[in-house]
Amino acid sequence: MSNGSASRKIGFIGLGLMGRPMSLNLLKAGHSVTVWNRTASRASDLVAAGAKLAKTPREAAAASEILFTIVSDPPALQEILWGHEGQQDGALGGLQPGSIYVDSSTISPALARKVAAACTERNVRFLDAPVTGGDWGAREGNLVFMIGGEAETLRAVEPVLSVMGKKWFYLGPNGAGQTIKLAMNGILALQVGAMAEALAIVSKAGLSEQSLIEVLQASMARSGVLDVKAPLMAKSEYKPSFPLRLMHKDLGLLLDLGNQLGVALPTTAAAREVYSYVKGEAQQDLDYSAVMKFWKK
Ligand code: NA7
Repeated sequence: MSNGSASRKIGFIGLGLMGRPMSLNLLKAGHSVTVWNRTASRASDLVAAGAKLAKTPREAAAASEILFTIVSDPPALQEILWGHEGQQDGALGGLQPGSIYVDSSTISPALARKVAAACTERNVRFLDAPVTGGDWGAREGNLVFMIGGEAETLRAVEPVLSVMGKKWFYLGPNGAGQTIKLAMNGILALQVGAMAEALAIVSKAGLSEQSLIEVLQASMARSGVLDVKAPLMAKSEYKPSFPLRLMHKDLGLLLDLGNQLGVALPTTAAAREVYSYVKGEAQQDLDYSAVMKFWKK
């Protein structure tokens, strides 16, 4: 084992932009990994690298001491966990008593708590563990995990998390990881949306976008996300690292949470309108920095 920890039997469901490199890092670290993805062809490189391919989410769960999932949104997670009517293919039904289940999708805190309750009924320990770091962080094993659940469960999976990420925060009971993740993504969406507005006005005034970026990078408004995204936005390069459709989903989840908690989120609501417009117009999958297209049509 590259990190000195024992090889574990790990199930991994969801081989998208994030899940593929995450599960590859688990394999490279010497773990025994069983994968499942709705589109099975996306598992080929992992199978070539030594992963076993499960026929159903249930089979992947049944093969694991620790199950990870990372799928698009709440409906996708519900489908893989509870399965299809009459097919007994859902992952929950396969989880072994005593095992641990970690979900890294970004979903609602309420769904995370519902999953936690379903796991408790089966004597399974559950963590909500959404991540930040984009596909680059997933490839480099540099993700940051935001954890809700029992601190003891986190300690049990730390050696495995350390293969996919460099940092994790224990934030409170189930749902806490998702709550912090949604609040954090709201900030990212607003920062990038504000940058797009600023670039639009500078460009319309006939000034150089590059000058704005340089001043920004020397100012208090500087931020990691703007360092990465602003130059790409100025060049209209929107290859998905974190897709706009998923940021749009997260803004919706954040607004729902605001409603549930009775917290007005007017700035988030306005930003979501802009993201909605660009999502509606998009012909292909774009990074969320493509919010710039609202102005650069
Ligand atoms: P991607 O690249 O869009 O991947 C999404 C994954 O979710 C992919 O494996 C999909 O399978 C899977 N998916 C989507 N809908 C379903 C349903 N209905 N049933 C089963 N599987 C499904 O997203 P990312 O990897 O960038 O992000 C994943 C999560 O992390 C997301 O919550 C982000 O907000 C953060 P497919 O390959 O399309 O068959």
